[in-house]
Amino acid sequence: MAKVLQLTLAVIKPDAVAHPLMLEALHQRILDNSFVIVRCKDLVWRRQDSERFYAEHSGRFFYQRLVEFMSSGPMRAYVLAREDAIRHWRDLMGPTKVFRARHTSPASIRAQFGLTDTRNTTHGSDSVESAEREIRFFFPEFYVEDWMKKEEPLFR
Ligand code: RTP
Ligand code: MG
Repeated sequence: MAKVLQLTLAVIKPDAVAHPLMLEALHQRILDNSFVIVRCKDLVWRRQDSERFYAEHSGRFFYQRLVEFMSSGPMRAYVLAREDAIRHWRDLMGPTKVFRARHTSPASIRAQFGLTDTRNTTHGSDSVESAEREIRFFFPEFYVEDWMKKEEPLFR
């Protein structure tokens, strides 16, 4: 089957950025897994950015602590490219819940570095549609279509 180049949005959350060794280890994990770093930036969210990004979870019991945490300090966002990028990054992260991650995927990022189900070190887009939305959210100046037109033929 032909390879399909895909982009995903990956975020190193405030708990992991706060720990310099963890940040370095996660950055290295990205490089070790054949991702190309297309864009990367450090940023801090206002509370309303956090609320907007996680609007789909408003009403869930963990919403308040999630938006609070995600606007509590610096994070690092990446646009990552590789074949099947969305699935590969989510596989590397492991399950959302740290306890389950430790149980079922002990080598995953969340199993190794996650503290709680909220402070779980990383985020990754879960579909092509959410990757598009989330890349636009974090990198409004980045034009996916232009980038694909230029880079995709080199990848084949
Ligand atoms: P993400 O969107 O961050 O990649 O994580 P996910 O798809 O694996 O999980 P999702 O269900 O979309 O939840 C989004 C984020 O909400 C926080 N969360 N906290 N029980 C809890 O305290 C709880 N459950 C979910 C996590 O930070 C999760 O990443
Ligand atoms: Mg999600």
